[in-house]
Amino acid sequence: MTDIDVLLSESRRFPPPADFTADAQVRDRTLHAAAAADDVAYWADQASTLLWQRPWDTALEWTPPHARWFTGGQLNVSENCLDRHLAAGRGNKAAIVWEGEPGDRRTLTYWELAREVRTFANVLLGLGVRKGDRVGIYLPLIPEAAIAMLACARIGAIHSVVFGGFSPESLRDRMNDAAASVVITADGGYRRGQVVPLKRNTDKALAECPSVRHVVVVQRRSTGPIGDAHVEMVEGRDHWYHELMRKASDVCAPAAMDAEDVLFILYTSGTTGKPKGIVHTTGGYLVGAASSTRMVFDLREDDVFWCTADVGWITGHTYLVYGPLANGATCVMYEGAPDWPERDRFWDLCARHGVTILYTAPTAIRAFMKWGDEHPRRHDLSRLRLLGSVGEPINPEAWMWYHEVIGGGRCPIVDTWWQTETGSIVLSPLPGVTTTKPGSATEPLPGYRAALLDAAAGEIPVGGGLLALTRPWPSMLRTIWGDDARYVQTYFSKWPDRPDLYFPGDGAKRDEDGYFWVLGRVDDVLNVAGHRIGTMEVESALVEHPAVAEAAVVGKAHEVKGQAICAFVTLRDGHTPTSALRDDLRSFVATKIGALARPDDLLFSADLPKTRSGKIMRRLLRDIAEGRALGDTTTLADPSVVAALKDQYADQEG
Ligand code: 7RM
Repeated sequence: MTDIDVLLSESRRFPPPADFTADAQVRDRTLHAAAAADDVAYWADQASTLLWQRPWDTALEWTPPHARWFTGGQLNVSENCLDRHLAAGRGNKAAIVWEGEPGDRRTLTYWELAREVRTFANVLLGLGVRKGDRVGIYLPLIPEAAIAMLACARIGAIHSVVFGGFSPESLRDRMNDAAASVVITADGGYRRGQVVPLKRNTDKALAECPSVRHVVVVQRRSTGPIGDAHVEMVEGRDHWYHELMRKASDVCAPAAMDAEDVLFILYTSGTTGKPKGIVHTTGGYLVGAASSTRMVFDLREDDVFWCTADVGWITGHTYLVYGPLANGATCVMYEGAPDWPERDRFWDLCARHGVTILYTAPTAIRAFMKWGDEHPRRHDLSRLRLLGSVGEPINPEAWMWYHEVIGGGRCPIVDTWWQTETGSIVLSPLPGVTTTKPGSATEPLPGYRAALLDAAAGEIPVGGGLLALTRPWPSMLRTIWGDDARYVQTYFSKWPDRPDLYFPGDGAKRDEDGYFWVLGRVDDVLNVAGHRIGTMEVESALVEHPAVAEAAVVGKAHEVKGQAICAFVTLRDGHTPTSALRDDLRSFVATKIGALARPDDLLFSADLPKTRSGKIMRRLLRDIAEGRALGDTTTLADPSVVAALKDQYADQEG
């Protein structure tokens, strides 16, 4: 990893538009400089923009690898996200503008959201939930998901949100790991016109969850009976949300929480082993979420902010719920799929709700490119002023398409690198300040310090290496739930002499301007004839070809070269897979990068195996390319994709 070859050269530059900078939250590098001089003082300044019930004594206690932020301070996250805005006259401002997949709509003002949260907090108290207890949330993307999260925060319960697309087994394992006492679910949710039977899944999971005493069930049937999601209610255990809400008081004071009290656990799968319960705390997390949302998305009072992530992921926690609400923003929330009922659903939503800031993922952007420009072109996207990307490296071609077709060439793009573990964005341009380069997450935000290191923790100023975060930050994970040794081992043991260095597991390169280009997980890097090649670089070259929608590249053991390159390619609509096209694509990569990057194998595929949050699972593609039995496929969005690919690959080889 110390010598990733820098193969692709990207020379396009996009300085922030002058009129954008003129009105931006951050207009120059003063904050970067202040934070570089004294990061702890900078974070204390950021923290003081929140409402504290008791001021902190010490901003940072750092005993590597354990950090405590704002100790002695007390605050409540729901009070910061709700009550504060009522006091500031935002009571009638829309907090959540929600649309269900079938087309049903609800808008909750700050006043209404606050009332629902207080009432549901009382419901939880009535079910015996106390400070520090764990509450599972297994819901579709409906307002009740945010209500439930904030209600937990109000009384100091720890929420563990499980993505509604996960199986009963995943729910079971997560509830058991955290010993949750209550689960909040729904009769069902909608996805591509189908009903997801969440309550039935919950019943299956709970057959093996002894700690769970109560289940609260939201009735998701605003457009008529929810398909075949008929639910059985277990007497004494299960309760309808609307019935409990009807009986509960809407008066509930926000609990005084210590800054270091746990706010939530969110499970994330590693490459091996059982999912890790990432632990985030109250004060530091909110400081990171609130400040990054304000700066990176340049939030203004009249913005309509749409983060397309589900609350089941960290992006949904930080940029759909806590960050925007802490800033008093209006958020759009959409339950369903981007191609339902048509492939223009996102653009229809943007136009109708007047979305000004859109935050989505490269996997979605590549799908939109594949579907063709006519879908966004049919809608008025002129209200958009800022675009964001998160989740994977964004290929320069996808970046350009996003910029031109969605952003009309006028909207800055913030490519934001971060993780479940970091809690909030770490590397990102500031849209009024940073000149962007397609494919680069640019530089650390003020208050963060990142470096590119070699195996001996030596800094690499220009070239390829391991990404490291060299200072603690408020929203960093504090531990792995129930397994602190794994926390130390996974994140702080890469450089044994430096227990203060956080290793995120990603490789990156750094250019002459000091910009970071995250290449992806280090286990995704190829070694072809002694050359370290980022899978991302070959993929980006392939995606530049007009016929290609998406590409995933993996290495396969090769006697001579060490590794041979295997590419899996999906085509844009209107292109057919032929052997001529295959040859053309292989030479195309050779011209773009160099002969050594020419894929040895190239397979056309209707789809690529992805996790449910849309990240390509290269590990499984490696299994296919090397003819191994498939590893664990339980985290895949659609396991049939990989089975079909395996057959196809075997046919081609044979
Ligand atoms: C927010 C989120 C984290 C991993 C991370 C990277 C990859 C995320 C970018 C990115 C390149 C980006 N949390 N990643 N954002 N790679 N550029 N802008 O995705 O915990 O689910 O994943 O995702 O590998 O380590 S996550």
